[in-house]
Amino acid sequence: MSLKVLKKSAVQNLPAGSRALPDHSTVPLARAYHTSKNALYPQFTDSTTKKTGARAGLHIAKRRSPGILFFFVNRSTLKYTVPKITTARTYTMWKACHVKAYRTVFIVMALLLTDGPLLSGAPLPEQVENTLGMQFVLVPAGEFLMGSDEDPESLAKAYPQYERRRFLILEDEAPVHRVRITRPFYLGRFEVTVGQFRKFLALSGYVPESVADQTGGYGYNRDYDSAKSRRGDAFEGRDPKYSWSNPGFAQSDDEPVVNVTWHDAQAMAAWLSRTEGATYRLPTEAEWEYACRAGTRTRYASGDDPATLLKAANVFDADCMQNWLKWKQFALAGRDGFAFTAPVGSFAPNAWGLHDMHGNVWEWCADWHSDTYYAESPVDDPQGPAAGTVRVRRGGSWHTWPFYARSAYRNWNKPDTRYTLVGMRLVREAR
Ligand SMILES: [Ca+2]
Ligand SMILES: [Ca+2]
Repeated sequence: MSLKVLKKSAVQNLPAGSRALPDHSTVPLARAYHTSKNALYPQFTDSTTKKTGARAGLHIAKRRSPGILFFFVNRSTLKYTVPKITTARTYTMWKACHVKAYRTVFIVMALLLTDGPLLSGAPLPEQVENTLGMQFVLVPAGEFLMGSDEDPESLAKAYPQYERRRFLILEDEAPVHRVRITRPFYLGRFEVTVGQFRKFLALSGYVPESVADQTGGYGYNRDYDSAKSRRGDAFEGRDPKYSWSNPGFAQSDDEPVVNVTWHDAQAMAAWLSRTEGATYRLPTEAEWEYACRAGTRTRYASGDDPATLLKAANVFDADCMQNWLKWKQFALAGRDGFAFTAPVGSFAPNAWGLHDMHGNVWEWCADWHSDTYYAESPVDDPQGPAAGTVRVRRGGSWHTWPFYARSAYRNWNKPDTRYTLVGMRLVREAR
């Protein structure tokens, strides 16, 4: 088998129907241009199959290559090298002034015709950063046990200060079931920050739901008395004075954005997908728990003991408790240093390098919530119920008691909910 590189030929030798190309060669090899389609692509003759054209070249390359094709492109020459067992050989495929245009066509062809060796053969980078400065960590495909079926007695021992009734209403965490995440994906190393959300708004012109519907969000107000509010909320709202940019407490640009709705998250993901040509979305609930656990089966990625959260998560601790003394008994013993949101990444990451999966802000997931979904969940890549009224949020927040920041704990809200405790973290699909 040999690979002949056929240089571009004199135009006058092209057969009828061929697309004329600028002539920069003196070597007449008209037969390489036997169809107008092939005339667009680098030309090869495969002596084994007697085929010509880009497909032939790639067939040869596939046979020769142990895995990966490397493409080297410059202004005047498009080459590829095949890392070969013997010596690396470089073939000049094309010398033309139109290389720039053909380069794109050729690479697309290469991906299509070789079953994507560039994609499947090359290892994915461990982390990527996008145009808004959001960092993403590669989460591997794999299996895990989702949910919790811990009995109330066991929970009562671990959380003695809680009323027993709280341990009897966790049926949506069961049954524990096997889930397979079949494809690797990138997940935000951190929650989406105020600064990133501000940039998104400026570049896209998107108006957040709390502003567009003029009903505002929720916020912390030292003088607010939840007992006097109609709904008994812990925070004041809805009120137009509160929004993503004002949750009633000061936030720096590197703190997680709150008061964003599920629809806001969809809009940000859609805009990123459009502008970057990658697919962004919210994680499914299964992806979220898989990534949160990072291989663990304990109550938290940091261990079974709530005390392990002190170094791993910003939750309702002794600092936060000062503003809600009526819930003093539920506070995490010790001080984590933050009474409100913390700059993302202030706490230790889990085993897969993800920060703040527990605490800081609740994170919207893609799925509808259903109490009974785990009993009927498919094993592979569960997407949640087909319909519903409320969307899942996960992980707990800076205001969440440790019990509700467990890996398995599920919570939910209507998709237009905006709240001082709810933010997001995005997925960028790997392939
Ligand atoms: Ca805290
Ligand atoms: Ca979080």
